[in-house]
Amino acid sequence: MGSQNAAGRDPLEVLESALIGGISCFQLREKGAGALTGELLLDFAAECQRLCRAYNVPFIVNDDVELARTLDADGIHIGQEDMEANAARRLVGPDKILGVSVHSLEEAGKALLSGADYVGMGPVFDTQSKADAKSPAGISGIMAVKSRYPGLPVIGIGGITPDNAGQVWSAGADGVAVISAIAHAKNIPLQIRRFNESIKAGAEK
Ligand code: TZP
Ligand code: MG
Repeated sequence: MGSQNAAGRDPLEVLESALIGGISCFQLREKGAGALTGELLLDFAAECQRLCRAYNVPFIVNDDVELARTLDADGIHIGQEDMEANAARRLVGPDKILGVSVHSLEEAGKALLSGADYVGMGPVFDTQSKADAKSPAGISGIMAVKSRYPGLPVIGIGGITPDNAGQVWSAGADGVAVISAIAHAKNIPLQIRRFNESIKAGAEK
């Protein structure tokens, strides 16, 4: 999530509630009308990183390799329209987390060869959080990638809620990435507990 996803709340408070609730990773994705830039973005990102460190949760930067390098973030996430994954790997070095958004088996194979630590696949379901999102792909892409590359961690993204997270998990996903269902939740720790219950049920299927 980014500063524009907090639905009128303080985004740092939203992040801290999610950390208290037990998220295992945070990706700063600063996009959309009103997105912070320059010094304001740097300050906001540094605050997000400070919070993540306090809860021992990896802090990953979306798109902006320079910001990730400036902050010595734990990782970088790039899409197909951003730089080549192997160029990102060279820039951040071997020890940082590299995530790549993919939409097909072919893109997943290429990401793996380029040194991706995980791939993000989506949108799985309808999403309001990405202006240029492709049409929802459902869980079939995740199943195909896990069957061809079982060792490649796949994270499902897009419209994931406690009601459907289990379905994404039982398709083979290793994680779910969520913006609105957490950032807009009234009680964020409770919502994360619901996610964890749904995932646990999905893992048992
Ligand atoms: N990529 C595919 S869908 C999406 C991104 C970044 C947005 C996910 O947000 P939400 O609110 O969890 O649907
Ligand atoms: Mg991108």
